[in-house]
Amino acid sequence: MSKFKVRSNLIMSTNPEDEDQDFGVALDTRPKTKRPPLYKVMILNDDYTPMEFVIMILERFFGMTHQESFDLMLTVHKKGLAVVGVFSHEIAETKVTQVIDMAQKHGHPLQCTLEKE
Ligand code: TYC
Repeated sequence: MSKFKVRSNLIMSTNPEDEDQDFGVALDTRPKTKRPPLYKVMILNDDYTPMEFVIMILERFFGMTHQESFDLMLTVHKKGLAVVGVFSHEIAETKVTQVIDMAQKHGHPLQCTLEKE
């Protein structure tokens, strides 16, 4: 590559006589990377899980303030479900497992699922 330099997305000759002559070899410099798909984590309402427990879950595993957790819990209570956050597949799966494990440990039927965005 000693006679050539890459400028923008073309290989250009460095010889001044070649100026304006299009010897350039087109190079596609766009990176062929795809963003990983994202997943919504949702919690579902039920008739038995205590409201305070849901609030604690949202604070602990989703980094919400007490007020944010309270508001979202109430949305789920009224509407049936809500998106708690959007994550990579691995993180989303971990969140779902953490929520369900904690609910089971305390004998609550709280359900949490993930869905591709
Ligand atoms: N509906 C529950 C109750 O009245 C509270 C609740 C809210 C449960 C949100 C689950 O995801 C939930 N105790």
